[in-house]
Amino acid sequence: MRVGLGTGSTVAFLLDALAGREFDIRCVATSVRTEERARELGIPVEPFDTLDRLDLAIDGADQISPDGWLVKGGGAAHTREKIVAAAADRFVVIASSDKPVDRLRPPVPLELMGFGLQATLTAIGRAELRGVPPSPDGGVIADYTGRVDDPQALAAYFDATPGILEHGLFSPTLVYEILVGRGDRVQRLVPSS
Ligand code: A5P
Repeated sequence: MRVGLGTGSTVAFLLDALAGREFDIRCVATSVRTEERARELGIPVEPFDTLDRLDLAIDGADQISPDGWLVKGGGAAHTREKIVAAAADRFVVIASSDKPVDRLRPPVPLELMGFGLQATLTAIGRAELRGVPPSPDGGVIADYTGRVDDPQALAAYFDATPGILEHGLFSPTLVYEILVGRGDRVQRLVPSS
Protein backbone atom coordinates (compact mmCIF):
# COMPACT_ATOMS: atom_id res chain seq x y z
CA MET A 1 0.00 0.00 0.00
CA ARG A 2 0.95 3.62 -0.48
CA VAL A 3 0.47 5.31 2.88
CA GLY A 4 0.49 8.96 3.96
CA LEU A 5 1.81 9.56 7.47
CA GLY A 6 0.44 12.56 9.36
CA THR A 7 2.08 14.72 12.01
CA GLY A 8 1.74 15.11 15.75
CA SER A 9 1.75 13.30 19.06
CA THR A 10 -1.08 10.93 18.09
CA VAL A 11 0.67 9.93 14.88
CA ALA A 12 3.79 9.26 16.94
CA PHE A 13 1.91 6.30 18.46
CA LEU A 14 1.02 5.13 14.95
CA LEU A 15 4.67 5.22 13.89
CA ASP A 16 5.64 3.18 16.93
CA ALA A 17 2.88 0.68 16.08
CA LEU A 18 4.05 0.37 12.47
CA ALA A 19 7.70 -0.05 13.40
CA GLY A 20 9.12 -3.49 13.00
CA ARG A 21 6.08 -4.98 11.29
CA GLU A 22 6.40 -6.79 8.01
CA PHE A 23 4.21 -4.48 5.95
CA ASP A 24 4.80 -3.99 2.25
CA ILE A 25 4.22 -0.24 2.24
CA ARG A 26 5.55 2.87 0.54
CA CYS A 27 5.13 5.93 2.75
CA VAL A 28 5.15 9.68 2.35
CA ALA A 29 5.39 12.00 5.35
CA THR A 30 3.56 15.27 6.01
CA SER A 31 6.42 16.86 7.94
CA VAL A 32 10.14 16.68 8.39
CA ARG A 33 9.73 15.44 11.97
CA THR A 34 7.45 12.59 10.90
CA GLU A 35 9.89 11.70 8.13
CA GLU A 36 12.84 11.69 10.52
CA ARG A 37 11.02 9.66 13.18
CA ALA A 38 9.76 7.15 10.61
CA ARG A 39 13.26 6.65 9.24
CA GLU A 40 14.62 6.15 12.78
CA LEU A 41 12.04 3.39 13.22
CA GLY A 42 12.91 1.74 9.91
CA ILE A 43 9.68 2.77 8.16
CA PRO A 44 10.39 3.50 4.48
CA VAL A 45 9.62 7.10 3.48
CA GLU A 46 9.96 8.57 0.02
CA PRO A 47 9.46 12.07 -1.41
CA PHE A 48 5.92 12.94 -2.46
CA ASP A 49 6.84 13.85 -5.99
CA THR A 50 6.49 10.61 -7.91
CA LEU A 51 3.44 8.97 -6.32
CA ASP A 52 0.21 10.51 -7.60
CA ARG A 53 -2.26 8.69 -5.36
CA LEU A 54 -2.18 7.09 -1.93
CA ASP A 55 -4.28 4.17 -0.72
CA LEU A 56 -4.47 5.45 2.82
CA ALA A 57 -3.50 8.48 4.89
CA ILE A 58 -3.65 8.55 8.68
CA ASP A 59 -3.39 11.73 10.72
CA GLY A 60 -4.48 13.39 13.94
CA ALA A 61 -6.65 16.47 14.48
CA ASP A 62 -6.85 19.37 16.89
CA GLN A 63 -10.65 19.60 16.87
CA ILE A 64 -13.44 17.45 15.41
CA SER A 65 -16.91 18.92 15.03
CA PRO A 66 -20.08 16.81 15.33
CA ASP A 67 -20.53 16.93 11.54
CA GLY A 68 -16.95 15.91 10.80
CA TRP A 69 -15.18 19.18 10.13
CA LEU A 70 -11.62 19.17 11.41
CA VAL A 71 -9.28 21.88 12.60
CA LYS A 72 -5.71 20.83 11.95
CA GLY A 73 -2.33 22.53 11.93
CA GLY A 74 -1.48 22.86 15.60
CA GLY A 75 1.88 21.52 14.51
CA ALA A 76 1.98 23.86 11.48
CA ALA A 77 1.90 20.97 9.01
CA HIS A 78 -1.63 21.54 7.69
CA THR A 79 -0.70 22.42 4.11
CA ARG A 80 1.18 19.19 3.47
CA GLU A 81 -1.38 17.31 5.56
CA LYS A 82 -4.25 18.50 3.37
CA ILE A 83 -2.41 17.63 0.15
CA VAL A 84 -1.72 14.14 1.48
CA ALA A 85 -5.30 13.69 2.77
CA ALA A 86 -6.75 14.78 -0.57
CA ALA A 87 -4.52 12.35 -2.47
CA ALA A 88 -5.63 9.37 -0.39
CA ASP A 89 -8.46 6.99 -1.24
CA ARG A 90 -9.10 6.76 2.50
CA PHE A 91 -8.16 9.53 4.93
CA VAL A 92 -8.43 8.17 8.45
CA VAL A 93 -8.28 10.45 11.48
CA ILE A 94 -7.04 9.11 14.81
CA ALA A 95 -7.72 11.17 17.90
CA SER A 96 -7.94 11.13 21.65
CA SER A 97 -11.27 11.73 23.36
CA ASP A 98 -10.55 15.42 24.00
CA LYS A 99 -10.60 16.24 20.27
CA PRO A 100 -14.35 16.00 19.49
CA VAL A 101 -15.96 19.36 20.36
CA ASP A 102 -19.49 20.73 20.27
CA ARG A 103 -18.40 23.72 18.17
CA LEU A 104 -15.16 24.55 16.40
CA ARG A 105 -13.31 27.43 17.97
CA PRO A 106 -10.26 29.53 17.14
CA PRO A 107 -7.42 29.45 16.47
CA VAL A 108 -7.57 28.11 12.92
CA PRO A 109 -4.04 27.64 11.58
CA LEU A 110 -3.09 29.41 8.36
CA GLU A 111 -0.10 29.25 6.05
CA LEU A 112 0.54 32.57 4.31
CA MET A 113 2.76 33.76 1.47
CA GLY A 114 5.68 35.89 2.68
CA PHE A 115 5.13 38.21 -0.27
CA GLY A 116 2.56 40.82 0.75
CA LEU A 117 2.34 39.37 4.25
CA GLN A 118 1.16 42.56 5.96
CA ALA A 119 -1.44 43.16 3.26
CA THR A 120 -2.77 39.64 3.71
CA LEU A 121 -2.90 40.00 7.51
CA THR A 122 -4.72 43.32 7.16
CA ALA A 123 -7.21 41.79 4.72
CA ILE A 124 -7.96 38.91 7.09
CA GLY A 125 -8.19 41.26 10.08
CA ARG A 126 -8.27 38.65 12.79
CA ALA A 127 -4.98 36.79 12.35
CA GLU A 128 -1.79 36.61 14.35
CA LEU A 129 1.63 35.42 13.34
CA ARG A 130 2.55 32.35 15.36
CA GLY A 131 6.25 33.16 15.68
CA VAL A 132 7.46 29.75 14.57
CA PRO A 133 9.86 28.93 11.73
CA PRO A 134 8.42 28.97 8.20
CA SER A 135 7.01 25.76 6.77
CA PRO A 136 9.36 23.54 4.72
CA ASP A 137 7.70 25.13 1.69
CA GLY A 138 8.53 28.66 2.83
CA GLY A 139 5.06 29.66 4.06
CA VAL A 140 4.52 31.88 7.09
CA ILE A 141 2.53 30.23 9.88
CA ALA A 142 -0.26 32.29 11.44
CA ASP A 143 -3.53 31.70 13.25
CA TYR A 144 -6.99 33.04 12.50
CA THR A 145 -8.48 34.24 15.77
CA GLY A 146 -12.01 35.15 14.68
CA ARG A 147 -15.15 33.09 15.26
CA VAL A 148 -15.76 29.79 13.47
CA ASP A 149 -19.55 29.87 13.23
CA ASP A 150 -19.85 28.34 9.75
CA PRO A 151 -16.78 26.23 8.83
CA GLN A 152 -17.84 25.82 5.20
CA ALA A 153 -18.25 29.57 4.69
CA LEU A 154 -15.02 30.33 6.53
CA ALA A 155 -13.12 27.73 4.48
CA ALA A 156 -14.52 29.26 1.28
CA TYR A 157 -13.43 32.71 2.48
CA PHE A 158 -9.91 31.45 3.19
CA ASP A 159 -9.79 29.66 -0.18
CA ALA A 160 -10.76 32.90 -1.94
CA THR A 161 -8.35 35.22 -0.09
CA PRO A 162 -5.11 35.96 -1.96
CA GLY A 163 -2.01 35.31 0.10
CA ILE A 164 -3.50 32.41 2.07
CA LEU A 165 -1.68 29.33 0.84
CA GLU A 166 -3.72 26.93 2.96
CA HIS A 167 -5.80 26.79 6.11
CA GLY A 168 -6.47 24.22 8.79
CA LEU A 169 -10.18 23.63 8.15
CA PHE A 170 -10.61 20.16 6.67
CA SER A 171 -13.98 19.34 5.13
CA PRO A 172 -15.89 16.18 6.12
CA THR A 173 -15.81 15.25 2.43
CA LEU A 174 -12.06 14.57 2.81
CA VAL A 175 -12.57 12.18 5.70
CA TYR A 176 -13.19 8.43 5.36
CA GLU A 177 -13.48 7.71 9.06
CA ILE A 178 -12.54 9.10 12.46
CA LEU A 179 -11.33 6.78 15.20
CA VAL A 180 -11.56 8.26 18.69
CA GLY A 181 -9.83 6.48 21.55
CA ARG A 182 -12.00 6.35 24.67
CA GLY A 183 -10.21 4.37 27.33
CA ASP A 184 -9.94 0.81 26.03
CA ARG A 185 -12.60 1.40 23.39
CA VAL A 186 -12.49 3.00 19.96
CA GLN A 187 -15.41 5.10 18.78
CA ARG A 188 -15.78 5.08 14.99
CA LEU A 189 -17.33 8.08 13.24
CA VAL A 190 -18.01 8.19 9.51
CA PRO A 191 -18.78 11.83 8.71
CA SER A 192 -19.44 11.68 4.98
CA SER A 193 -21.89 8.75 4.99
C1 A5P B 1 -0.12 19.05 12.74
O1 A5P B 1 0.05 20.20 12.01
C2 A5P B 1 -1.54 18.91 13.15
O2 A5P B 1 -2.48 19.03 12.16
C3 A5P B 1 -1.77 17.64 13.93
O3 A5P B 1 -2.22 16.60 13.11
C4 A5P B 1 -2.77 17.93 14.95
O4 A5P B 1 -2.35 19.10 15.58
C5 A5P B 1 -2.92 16.79 15.96
O5 A5P B 1 -1.76 16.75 16.73
P1 A5P B 1 -1.71 15.89 18.05
O6 A5P B 1 -1.90 14.47 17.67
O7 A5P B 1 -0.34 16.16 18.60
O8 A5P B 1 -2.79 16.39 18.96
